[in-house]
Amino acid sequence: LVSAAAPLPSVSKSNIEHRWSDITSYTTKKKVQSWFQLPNGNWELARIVKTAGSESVISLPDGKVLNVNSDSLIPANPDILDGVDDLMQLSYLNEPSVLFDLQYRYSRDMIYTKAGPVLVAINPFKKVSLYGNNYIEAYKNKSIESPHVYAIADTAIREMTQDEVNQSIIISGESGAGKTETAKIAMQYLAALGGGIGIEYEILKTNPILEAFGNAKTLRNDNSSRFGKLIEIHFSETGKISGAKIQTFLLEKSRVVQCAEGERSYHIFYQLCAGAPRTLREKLNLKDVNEYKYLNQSNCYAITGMDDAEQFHIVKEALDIVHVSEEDQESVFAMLAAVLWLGNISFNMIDNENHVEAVADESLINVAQLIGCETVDLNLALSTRKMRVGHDNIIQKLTLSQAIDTRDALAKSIYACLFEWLVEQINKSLAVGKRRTGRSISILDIYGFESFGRNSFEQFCINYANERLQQHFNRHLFKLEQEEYIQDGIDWAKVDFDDNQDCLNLFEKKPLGLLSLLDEESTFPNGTDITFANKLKQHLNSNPCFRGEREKAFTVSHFAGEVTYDTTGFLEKNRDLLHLDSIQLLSLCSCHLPQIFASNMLNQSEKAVVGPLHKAGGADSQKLSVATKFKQLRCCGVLEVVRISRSGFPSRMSHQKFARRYGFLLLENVASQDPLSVSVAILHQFNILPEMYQVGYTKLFFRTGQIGILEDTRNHTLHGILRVQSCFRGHQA
Ligand code: AOV
Ligand code: MG
Repeated sequence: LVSAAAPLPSVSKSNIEHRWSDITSYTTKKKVQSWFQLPNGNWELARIVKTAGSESVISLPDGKVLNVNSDSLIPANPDILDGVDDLMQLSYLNEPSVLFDLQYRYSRDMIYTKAGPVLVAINPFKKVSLYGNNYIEAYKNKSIESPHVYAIADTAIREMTQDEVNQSIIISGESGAGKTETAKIAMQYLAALGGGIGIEYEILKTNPILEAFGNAKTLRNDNSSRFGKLIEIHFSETGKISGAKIQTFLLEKSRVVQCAEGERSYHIFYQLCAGAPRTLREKLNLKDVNEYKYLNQSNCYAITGMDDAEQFHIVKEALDIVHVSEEDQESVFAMLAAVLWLGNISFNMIDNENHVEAVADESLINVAQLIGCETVDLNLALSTRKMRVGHDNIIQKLTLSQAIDTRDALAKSIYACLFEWLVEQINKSLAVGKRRTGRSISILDIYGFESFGRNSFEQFCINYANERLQQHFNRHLFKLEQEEYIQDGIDWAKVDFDDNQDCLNLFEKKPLGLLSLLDEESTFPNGTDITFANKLKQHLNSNPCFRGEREKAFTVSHFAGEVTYDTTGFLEKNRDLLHLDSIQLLSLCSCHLPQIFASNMLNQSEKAVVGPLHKAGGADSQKLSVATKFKQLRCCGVLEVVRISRSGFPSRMSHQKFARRYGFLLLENVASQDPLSVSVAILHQFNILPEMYQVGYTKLFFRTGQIGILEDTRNHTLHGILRVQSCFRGHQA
């Protein structure tokens, strides 16, 4: 499990540092004992001057002295634990301590930290020298042990081989946190096993292709994945990579025809326009990006630091490597150009009932030519609909808005089919031989939590997917915890655990959950976004994770924060209908890709009438106040991990170590000197409440903070002894 965290996605480094320094203004812990949270959300390390009853007097690093309620003070860890590489080693597991540790490490370019079985990766937003062959070698021969994605990948290989069990590396985190980069780093390690030539090289080259066609600039991330990806890497019995299989989920189609101000459509469009050589440009009648409506509507063409023309060549080279023929590549580019030209098709009113036909300009002509059909047929498909009434076929003329929807639906379908087709070609090239005897390691990289000023169907799906993934994360972690408790014979029923099930129920309950209600409303002929929003308010208002908002909006409390969704377009996007006329048009085209697309669509439409939601599946706060930065952390699960641990018995020590470390504190002799008896005597002497610990076969398990209390006593006593000794020496002198 890898959890990626972004201090602040898509802002410059200097800003990030600034943000981090906001969170824990004081990174030096002098004589500080406790964390104190200021009204602005910042945590400060405070020195406790005096405690009387429930009140404490604290002094802050700026010299201010405050009278505070003692309950508001959160214990800080001893200095010796500063920057530990596993959060589980902290005596006190609390938000400021976790954050302090991560920040301590981050400021030293140690972006990886363990949280028990999870690796936390914090996006450095700069080149850090932690990667490459030397590091790979070092992790392979175990000469480095600090937490790293390489170490995770190495463990996966080892456990796969030793235990003969397939492994998965699951990467979660909000948008821009660094999931896709982390996935690539893991792949790099696995691929290096085979020397990085042959099939390993091909596997790595799938990344530029899938990113070109499936990633886009959003307001959160210049290279945001707009699809989910599971790559299964297969190994032969001798431990060599034998092939791979990629599965993709729910590409965000709507981006092809519409995207928000400041965002871009899929990278490949800009790459093609910038990088296509002259002959190809002429063949496809390519123009500059700003001439295409689908691309110029968002007023954003370039990405700082990204050279679209250069990237085009990288993608072409990668297509060569995964064996997509030159001819097929040209067809792919023709489909992309067709999509762009479709967006430029406009319509003329032909009667006073708002009926339209397409304007016979270069856009219409180019699309027809690029997909291989007659302009008349294309025009008919875009401006009419064939209907069967009784035994008769009638032709219905479309209104302007219907024609535009039809045109956009066609563009979206061509693009989505193209994406699927490419994945299929890649899979053919990476195919694992028939004798699939070995084992596999899978890497899951999905789109992260999103919350914008305006959130629509796309965010709804993406955030639901993340909610599901988070549940998997929680349950898996909890299971790992339980296994350790069971192994040591302790009573795990005392470990309470709650997760995001309530929110998932809000989505999934039948018949009265968000998804069912959406699907139901999508099938009603008279259903609209407003009737949908009203139905939600009517049925779900009592659900604590749901709140109806004004007009067409509603709010969901995701585990990572609240997100308000605007239902405009929900039904249309969920229906995701492409009319038979358009499919027929494609099937009659002379180019081979449209034909393939048509037959795939026909197959699919037999299976499903209603939209894609059931494949899909959270969110963070747009307001980046300091307090909500924790939610940033929360939404990538770091604090969940901590919380789960806290709900159990996170600190553990063997009987021997415990007896050795605290045995000298015993005031009375223990009859039997075995470690277990000594340990139990210590527990009794310090009145540690029975619910705060469990005695296992080999270890003692403690609730959070218990070891800290014992440590404090031990330190006090030791200091006392030292003082006495030095006094004694002083007297002697
Ligand atoms: P995501 O996959 O989590 O977002 P990315 O992996 O695309 O996020 O990371 C966003 C950007 O952060 C990258 O383009 C890099 O510039 C930078 N980055 C991430 N990890 C590293 C690293 N280890 N070293 C250097 N730079 C890094 V999304 O796909 O939006 O949910 O849908
Ligand atoms: Mg990504």
